[in-house]
Amino acid sequence: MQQTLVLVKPDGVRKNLIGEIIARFERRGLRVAALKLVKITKKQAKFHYAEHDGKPFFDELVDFITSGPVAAMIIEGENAIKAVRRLMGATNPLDSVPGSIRGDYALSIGENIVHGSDGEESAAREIKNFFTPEEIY
Ligand code: DAT
Ligand code: MG
Repeated sequence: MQQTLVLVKPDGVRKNLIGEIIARFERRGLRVAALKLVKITKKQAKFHYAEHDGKPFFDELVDFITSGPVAAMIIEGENAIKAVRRLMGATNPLDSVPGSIRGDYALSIGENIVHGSDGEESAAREIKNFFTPEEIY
């Protein structure tokens, strides 16, 4: 069993896509283990995206992810990290296949609807940044 952190980013929340996105995970057989709507602080955003600190798009990324509430969730299941990444589609929506979340709902890399952890180490760090153990079921 693996757990991964998923965010429906502010653009996905603004487009009323929370339910649609959760439905895709649930239909696949993955389980929601924690769920809440939160407005991320700048500090939390910088920690979440620490691997991108120093890149030219870092400030824009932090501004965007803090621009409105996100739907934060832990998705759990067999190989959940990779399964979620495949359901999300490629980082640049222009390369995301139709049928994937980004391939169906996004056009720009800066506003690509959804986040999913990219490995076990990042999943553990990202989950701790959003949820206390008591919030996980
Ligand atoms: P992913 O979200 O698929 O894990 P990532 O971790 O490489 O992709 O980057 C995090 C986010 O940063 C990504 O969802 C959108 C933004 N981003 C990545 N590369 C970018 C670029 N070249 N220009 C603008 N934004 C970018
Ligand atoms: Mg990433």
